[in-house]
Amino acid sequence: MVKITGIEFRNPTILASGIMGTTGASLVRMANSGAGAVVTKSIGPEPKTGHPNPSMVKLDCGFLNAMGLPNPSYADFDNEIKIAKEGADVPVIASIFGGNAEEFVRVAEGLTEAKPDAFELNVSCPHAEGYGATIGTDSCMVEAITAAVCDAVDAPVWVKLTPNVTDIRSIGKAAENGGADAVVAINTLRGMAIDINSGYPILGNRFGGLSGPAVRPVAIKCVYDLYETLEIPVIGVGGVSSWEDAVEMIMAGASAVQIGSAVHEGIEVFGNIATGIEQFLQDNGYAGVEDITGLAHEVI
Ligand code: RRO
Repeated sequence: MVKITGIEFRNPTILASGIMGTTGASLVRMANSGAGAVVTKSIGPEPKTGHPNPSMVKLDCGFLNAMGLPNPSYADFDNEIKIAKEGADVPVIASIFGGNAEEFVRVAEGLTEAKPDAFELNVSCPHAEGYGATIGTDSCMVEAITAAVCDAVDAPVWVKLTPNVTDIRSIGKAAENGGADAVVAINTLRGMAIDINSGYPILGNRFGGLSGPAVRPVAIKCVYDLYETLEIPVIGVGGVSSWEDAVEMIMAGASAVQIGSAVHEGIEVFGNIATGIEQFLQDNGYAGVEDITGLAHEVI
């Protein structure tokens, strides 16, 4: 059991936003497969079709995606959250996005009646013009958006950060100053793949966000830096596919670990990682995840 931002989780594994999070039924399925909590696909102020196909490509080191925030808008998504809340016995977190503070607040307020256990503010999609990383690289906007949503809702507010910055600590600090209850790091890392036969970038959007094993060391460093800088909890995400990866992320400073790309290998990943962490804690005489959170910062 772990408690983060006032919410209890039966284990420290969380389904990351973007994977299997577009319907209430798929969120319930992830909960039933062992996830300690689930996060929805990011939901915005208006229906959005997303970028042209191909929108995802599997590489030898992970996945490159440019889905382009496809979603039906908050007005058509509250029922999916209700279905997830009714069917899943774990916390359900609503990932939301907008182009400015007013839009973020409109989406958050529009979903409040569905009672998500927390909101995750997506200020970090790497390839969405007017949304995402254009906001998430600007400390002032991150602070203003976070403060506006915190004022508007009672539920805890998490802020998901982009690695596509020179120093993630200043953006994390802006989220904290805005009143965030936690930060989540990292969203995907900007990248491109080119088809050498046609000579064109493979993705319809030309570039996208890299996830999977390739980004894990980037995520570890970001979590490490944020843990050192912030008072609020850090939730780690980026390339975790085994319990050993999760323990490493926790030792860097994560209070819980989100899992995204590895879900494509099989949904039993949550249970396997949760069991592995538990066994590691027991074998080494630790009482809980908090005993090893940030352990890598201790001076020997
Ligand atoms: O929808 C997407 O293309 C997307 C989003 Br919202 C995000 O936050 N991160 C990402 O890699 N893709």
